[in-house]
Amino acid sequence: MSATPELQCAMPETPAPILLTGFEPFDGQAINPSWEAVRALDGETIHGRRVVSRMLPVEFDASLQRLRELITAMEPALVLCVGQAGGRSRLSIERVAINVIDARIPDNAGACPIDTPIVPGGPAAFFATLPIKAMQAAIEATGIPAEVSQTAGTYVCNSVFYGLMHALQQRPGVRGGFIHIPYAPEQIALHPGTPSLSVEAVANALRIALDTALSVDVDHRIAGGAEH
Ligand code: PCA
Repeated sequence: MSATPELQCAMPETPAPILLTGFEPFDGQAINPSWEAVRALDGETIHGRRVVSRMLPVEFDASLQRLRELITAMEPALVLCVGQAGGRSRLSIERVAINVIDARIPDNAGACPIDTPIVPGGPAAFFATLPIKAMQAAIEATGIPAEVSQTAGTYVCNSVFYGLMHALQQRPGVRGGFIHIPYAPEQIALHPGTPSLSVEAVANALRIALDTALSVDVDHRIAGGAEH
């Protein structure tokens, strides 16, 4: 007889976690507020699910590789990626990711692709599968400015967003999306007039965004469009 006691009963199942990503600094900045805000939530429980915060490189190839590895290893219930959009004044909940890279500046590995598909032969675009209007309303209700954005740009953030939604095609029921955030106040000290939002406010908004994404199945029907 073995001395090892046999397991009498199964362990209670742990709910699938939330994967929350931010980016490393880029474009000569000392910090990236997306990572500063995202990491504040690491290990918290939101709507019964544990938040796992991870940093992605600002590199076209490595960011997608890392994201795919994390999704495979963690099997999350929901994935929210967050990035800095310097110059924007509100939390921008992105509606759509497009299948193109057109880099104005090189990524952190020196790559600068122009008019290149993210997934050759892939669909032109994917929509976020999060309740973006409900998230905007819930965030704004706390006094933090938020908007629905119609473009995530053509740089690393859009590429990660597109790669995320492409990967989630294989995982029905797993929701995903992307939020761009303004500069943090310390980044614009020398540029008065440039909008900014504190890391603390962004972290609070992300808590609300995740809670809403996990609790609202059918998005609210409220206007969030733009004329241009
Ligand atoms: N913002 C960049 C890439 C990394 C980040 O935080 C973007 O908007 O593409």
